Formats: sequence, C-alpha cells, structure tokens
Amino acid sequence: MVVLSKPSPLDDHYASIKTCKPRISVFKGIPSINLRDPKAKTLIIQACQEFGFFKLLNHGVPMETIARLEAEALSFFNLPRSVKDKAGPPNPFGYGTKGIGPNGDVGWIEYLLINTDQNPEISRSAVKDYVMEVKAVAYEVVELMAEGLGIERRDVWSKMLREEESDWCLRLNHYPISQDLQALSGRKMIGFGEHTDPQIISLLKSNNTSGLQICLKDGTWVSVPPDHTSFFVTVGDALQVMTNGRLKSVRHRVMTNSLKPRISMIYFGGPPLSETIRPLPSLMAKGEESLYNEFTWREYKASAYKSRLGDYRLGLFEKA
Ligand code: GA4
Repeated sequence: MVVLSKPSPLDDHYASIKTCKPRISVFKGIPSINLRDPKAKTLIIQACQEFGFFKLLNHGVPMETIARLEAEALSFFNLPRSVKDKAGPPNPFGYGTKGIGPNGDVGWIEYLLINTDQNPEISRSAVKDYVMEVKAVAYEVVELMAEGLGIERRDVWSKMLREEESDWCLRLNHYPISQDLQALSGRKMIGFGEHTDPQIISLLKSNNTSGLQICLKDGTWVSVPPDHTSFFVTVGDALQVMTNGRLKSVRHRVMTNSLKPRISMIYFGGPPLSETIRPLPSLMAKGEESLYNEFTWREYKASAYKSRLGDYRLGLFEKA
C-alpha cells in the first residue's frame, strides 16, 4: 500500500508536472572562484566561456544579512495559502504557486517575485539590506568580467546595473519536498523547468539542499552540489549578446528533493529598459560581425514574456 504524506499546498497540481529520470551525476567540476583572488578576472572569464556559471567564494555578503532574508522567506512560505494568495498573482511581481510565467509553464514550486523594498510581504529592511549587498557583489563581478575580457571601460556593465532605472528583481523560491509523488513514480519532479536567464547576470543563494542542475556544452545535465555559504553566478542572455557569444548564458533547471525543502534567493540584474543590447564594439575583432540583430532590453523582455520557459529566446534575434 502506498501511504501519501500530509497534503502539501501544491498537491492539486501534481498531475501536470513533468518528471525526470533521476540518473544525473553530481558534478565536481563547477569552477569555484574566490572574489579576492588576484586571478579572479581570468578564472571568471574561463568559467563563463566554458559553463556560463561558477561558484563565488569570499563574496563578503554578511551571513546575518543572508540568514535574515532566508528566515523572512521561510516565515512567508509558512503562512496559510489564503494569506499568501493575497500577495499574488505574479504579474509579473508577487506570490505564485506552480505556474511560472504567463504561458502555461508549471513546476513544483511556490515563489515570491519582488523588485522594490516597498513590498508588504517581507520585512522591508531585510530585502533592502540583502539587495544592497548582493548588487555590490554583482557590480564587482561584471567589472572583473570586463577587465578579464580586456575592455577598457571596466564599468561598462556595472553602470547598467547601477542605474536608478536598472531592471532588477529578486526571486524567493520554495521547493517543497515531493516524497509522495516520488514514491509513486520513482522519479524526481521538475521544480523549475530548464531555461536561461534573460538578464545580464544572476546571483543565486540557496540553503544546503540539492536540486540545481546545469546543462554542459555537450548537452549533459549535471547536478550542482549545494553550498549555502557561496553564491552561484549565472551568465544571462543579455551578456551573451553583449559579448557576441564569448560568454554563454547557461541552461539550468531545478529538481525537487525528497528529503528537504529547498529555498533559494536569486537576484537578477538587468539594464534599464531603454538600453540597446548589442555586442560591445571594443570587443569585436577586425571584421567580426554581430551574431544578433540589435534590440532594446524592453523588446527582449516583452519577447521573453511571450515565450515558454524552455524556449531558446535568443533565436529570434540571431542574424540569419
Ligand atoms: C527566468 C528568470 C527569472 O526567474 C524570471 C523568470 C520569468 C518569470 O518567472 O516570470 C519568466 C522566465 C524568467 C523567462 C521567460 C518568461 C519570463 C517566466 C517566463 C516564462 C523572473 C525572468 O526574468 O525570466
């Protein structure tokens, strides 16, 4: 006899969520980069060319700031569903459960999308302090990227992220355990389906629960060992375009865990909506042509919100 565990707020949705064979290896090769290493800029470029992804150590964000926001997120997700629903639907900001984006994608997840410290759900100061710290790390990382690529203006990307109108958001995710369904199917559930992040850069912080997977260049999916003391840095589509494909936006996804809930907090750093996204002229070799037709960040976002999560969004902007 199969005994189902206590119903979770997401139970009514399980039937429509995809599952995946659990035979995915834990990958030991994720580059780990110390932000204070004098070689950091070179290591970051190598990591972003090969994986579009790396682990950042010694980032300097106080653990108390991280723990405080994580505790706030947990208390929010522990509220009764009827209370959380008042903070939704996420169009595009607010509380969401199961549904991701406006075009029918689903995952074993509940989340809160925030882009101001004025949100009523989570302590203002916890969000403000966290965002301030994580943005400072993002600025530093993109400056190291610019230096590593030999770009004269090291602030070329940090300037975009720093602007008052920069288009950033913070995502708090809760992936509940999925024991009952795994017992039934013997398979892991998709928490958040495969996709690339549209922005310039994303900084992800999670608790010590596994689930994040990235797709390597050869198409293999590998599990990223969790590390709650570090950030994971992801190259977004806009950075891929601005480097004319030198840095790769990485496809990634999250599978649920049968033993522990996963909590993640991700800062997505985008440029102002009016920014034109095109390869930096100073990066282009003699005679090198842009791989993409230029577009504004506003246009790319609009197109992203018309797409399904797993779509190859840059395809629409590639030159024929
Ligand atoms: C992926 C990265 C971020 O989580 C996000 C997501 C957004 C959403 O959840 O509303 C999108 C997705 C993300 C890309 C395509 C569109 C928009 C869901 C979706 C189907 C907040 C973002 O900026 O783009």
